[in-house]
Amino acid sequence: MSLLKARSRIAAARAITVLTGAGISADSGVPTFRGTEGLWRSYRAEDLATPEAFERDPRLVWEWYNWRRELIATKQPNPAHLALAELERSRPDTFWLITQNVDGLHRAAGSRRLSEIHGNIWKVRCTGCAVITDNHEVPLPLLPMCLQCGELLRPHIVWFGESLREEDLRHCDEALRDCDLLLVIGTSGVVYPAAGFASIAKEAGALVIEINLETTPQSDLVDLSLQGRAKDLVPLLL
Ligand code: BJW
Ligand code: ZN
Repeated sequence: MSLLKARSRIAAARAITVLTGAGISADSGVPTFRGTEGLWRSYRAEDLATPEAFERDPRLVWEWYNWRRELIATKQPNPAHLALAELERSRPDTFWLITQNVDGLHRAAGSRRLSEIHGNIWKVRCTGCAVITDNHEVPLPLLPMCLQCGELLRPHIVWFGESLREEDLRHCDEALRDCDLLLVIGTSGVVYPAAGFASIAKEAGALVIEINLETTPQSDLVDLSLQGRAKDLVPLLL
């Protein structure tokens, strides 16, 4: 399928769902996880992004999140984030965005109909009373404690081995089964359950288009795999 054909299929689609990963924010200067310059090159995921790591050494985990908050605070949405927000505005009732990113850049770009399935780095959650609050302090004084109950706060992020929120999963499942077009942008497609989303939409009959710098484990199953930068290809497609 050509880019031109893809554009006309997008324009004609009844319902569009989009799945994004770290690659879309790479063009804003936010580091990805995997690949030569990814975070997991310098940091071990199991030391930082698991509930066990936080239990063992909450200060180390919070220091890593403070560093990332500081970095992300200086970043802006790029043309790919903005094009998706624009697409939502043009068809609010038939659009859903699923992002694995925790950086908040889709919201900053104006997206509102979205599920942040791995959480948000600008929210904290109490390990005692589970209350979730917005928090934009940079750096956050360590260790942060809950004002309601005095227990330790943690990042409101889904770590390895933790379940995604039931409500998000339900919403994603609906959006994947109901869409006739799925765009998969800038994700390596190895982290579940999101890695299974393209095949759910495909099996339900949707046209699936992938945009990535490289091929992924999903490239063979999608209808069109476009290689290039999200910030160039997404505005071009939409
Ligand atoms: C560009 C670009 C440009 C670059 N333009 N493209 C089934 C099988 C095997 C294992 C499991 C399974 N089901 C569940 C699991 C366990 C685990 C898992 O999937 N492990 C695999 C790694 C094997 N999953 C979980 O634990 C999940 N929980 C769960 O399933 O609960 C049920 C359960 C409970 C108990 C036991 C088992 C199951 C939770 C996963 C949470 C993931 N959280 C993280 C880290 C949070 C830390 C933080 O951010 O602070 O979320 S992991 C990390 O990876 C982060 C991301 O959201 C996620 C996905 O990464 P993403 O976005 O794809 O980024 P990259 O870096 O991998 O890829 C970037 C891509 O962009 C690349 O392809 C580039 O080419 C491309 N790119 N520049 C376009 N300019
Ligand atoms: Zn509390």
